[in-house]
Amino acid sequence: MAILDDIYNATFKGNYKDIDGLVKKAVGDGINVHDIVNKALSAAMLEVGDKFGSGELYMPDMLLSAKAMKEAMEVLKPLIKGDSVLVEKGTVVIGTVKGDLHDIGKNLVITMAEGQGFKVIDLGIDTDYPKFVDAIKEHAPQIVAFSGLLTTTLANIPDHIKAIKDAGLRNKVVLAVGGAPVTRDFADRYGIEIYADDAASAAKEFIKVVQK
Ligand code: B12
Repeated sequence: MAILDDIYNATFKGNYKDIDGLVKKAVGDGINVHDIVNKALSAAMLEVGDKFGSGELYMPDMLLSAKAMKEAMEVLKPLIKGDSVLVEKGTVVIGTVKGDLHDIGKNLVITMAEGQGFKVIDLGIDTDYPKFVDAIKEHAPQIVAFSGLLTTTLANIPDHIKAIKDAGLRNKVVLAVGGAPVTRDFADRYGIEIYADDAASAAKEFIKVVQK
């Protein structure tokens, strides 16, 4: 679809000034919001990452594409919130792991979880271990979710879990993890119950927890 291609290209090229108009046009044309996110925005970010990895794009390019994606999500967020049926309320505490500043994926997970009726406590980026522990004590969530995009800082996951265990809170929460380099195997290695490779699937997994 031409408009999805235009959104893909604007995101890939970091044309953040064009993105608002393009996304509004796509919505006006009746294009499915999830197609805009998955087929255009997320797909473009994947290509940006690949090209960054192979040295064809640089840090400023990634930043511009990230800005374009954020602008697009400002338009889409209210629509995503409105389009799902509220199943049952639960609470999710989520943060990007210590040392990691990526938050686009985490914010998408938040949007989708809120869309499913969850209260989400967002601890932000570069989240130190005690912040998760304090948030569990304060908010009594059913689910604690880690987002991680860097292989190096995902190595902090065992310490995150240890802090929760040491506080005697591990059996009170279901853990979730995700982010581009994360796999089901990675989650299994650390006894993390939920893994999902996109935000919509993450929200579906959260629903299963509160329905049990
Ligand atoms: C945008 C971006 C940036 C932006 C971040 C802006 C921001 N506000 O987030 C900036 C420019 C700041 C940045 C910086 C860096 N980045 Co960067 N970045 C990216 C890029 C291009 C896209 C990430 C993204 O937003 N994707 C789109 C979202 C929607 O996808 P996602 O995050 O994967 O999330 C989805 C799923 O994974 C899942 N999900 C996410 N979180 C969770 C949580 C749970 C619980 C669940 C269930 C699911 C889930 O749902 C999401 C939605 O579908 C990736 C490339 C890539 N392929 O990922 C590189 C990438 C992640 N970055 C990389 C690197 C190396 C860096 C830097 C170290 C670069 C440098 N030399 O300084 C710094 C690190 C800074 C730091 N300390 O964190 C590498 C990481 C390599 C690795 N495996 O370790 C990548 C893969 C690029 C590459 N190919 O080399 N980056």
